[in-house]
Amino acid sequence: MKKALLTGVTGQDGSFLAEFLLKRGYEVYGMYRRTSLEILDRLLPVHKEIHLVQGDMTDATSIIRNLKEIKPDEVYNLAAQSFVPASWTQPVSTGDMNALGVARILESIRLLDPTMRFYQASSSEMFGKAQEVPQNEKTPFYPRSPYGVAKVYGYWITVNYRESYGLHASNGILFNHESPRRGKQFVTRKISHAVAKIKLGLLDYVELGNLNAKRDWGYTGDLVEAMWLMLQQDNPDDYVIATGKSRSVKEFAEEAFKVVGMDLKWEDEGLNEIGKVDGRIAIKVNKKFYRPAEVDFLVGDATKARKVLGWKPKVSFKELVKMMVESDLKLLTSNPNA
Ligand code: NAP
Ligand code: G4F
Repeated sequence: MKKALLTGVTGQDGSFLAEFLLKRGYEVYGMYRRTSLEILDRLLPVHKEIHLVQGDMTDATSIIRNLKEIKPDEVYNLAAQSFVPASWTQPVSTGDMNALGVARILESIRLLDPTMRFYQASSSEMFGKAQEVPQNEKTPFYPRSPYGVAKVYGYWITVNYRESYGLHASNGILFNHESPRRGKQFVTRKISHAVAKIKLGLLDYVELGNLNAKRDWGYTGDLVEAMWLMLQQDNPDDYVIATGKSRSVKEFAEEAFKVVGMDLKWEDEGLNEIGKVDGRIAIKVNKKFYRPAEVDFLVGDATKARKVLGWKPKVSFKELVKMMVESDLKLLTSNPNA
């Protein structure tokens, strides 16, 4: 039976990947950091089937101990401070976790057992102020946040350990991926949750930032398969994983209101726009959600992943939005405070 160690197992991607690997017969070990609360919500369906071990990306000893004791065949590094705005308020700790954390794992693998295969959760945020459209594996990076800068280090240290020491280390350059388990701070879930609340009469309106930012939004359940496929190849490599279609925050909101049978209309209010449903304000812009430097437009070209890994996305944008809004409706109907 193959053993996999996942960092960031309590996160959105960690929970999906854990389920995916269990279905393929893996013995799954999930590393989580100690918090004052037990936050294993996302793992509820499978937490009894996986081995939970404590560790922190900033603590090399915990990484070494886990690798030494578990002896995994595959290591998936999903742990990160993943919320881009928080990287401006905590630039140094973001670098410690998202950049140096990757070096800590790679160096531990090299010293303990260089045959362990390694996956690094790289990000389309590295393309930032995108230098070409669409973005592929050869597109130069131009990160626009401390988060993006740290991810560029994580990417290159992974490439460097592959080239320096022959490690089976691969980068998945994943574009935004969403699901009902997405954190509520991220814009898609913030919208699906707000739309469900507005429909149920629990909220009047939601405040958002830049409505014109465009992202290549895929379904997390589809994207975790690509992570696994990368580690099944004879040769390690780097892959863009994306749907190839980009939508604005506005379009996401329009689609989300459609799911609950509401028609969202935009009106100009001086510099700001407002979104109205049946003549009532449902979306306001608040500049506090704007970023010091924005990533305006991302769209990925996953041709290499399609050709080499045989990977392609299955869930469409419409299906994704529907899944998220319906899940939040169900959640809030059973618990209006959720
Ligand atoms: P997420 O839901 O925020 O999960 C992040 C995970 O990292 C959580 O389990 C978190 O633990 C853990 N973590 C944070 N700091 C840690 C530390 N110091 N030590 C150990 N664990 C720590 O993010 P996600 O959406 O699943 O993303 C997974 C990975 O993919 C991240 O590296 C992210 O940067 C990257 N990525 C995500 C996307 C996307 O669209 N989702 C796209 C490209 C790349 P707590 O629960 O304790 O906070
Ligand atoms: O949902 P977001 O916060 O995701 P963002 O910044 O694209 O980052 C996510 O995807 C990356 C992959 O490209 C990951 F690496 C990263 O870990 C994370 O998972 O924001 C998306 C867009 C931004 O342009 C933002 O300015 O939505 C815009 N936006 C508009 N109003 C908002 C809001 N974002 C948030 N979070 N909240 C708003 O109210």
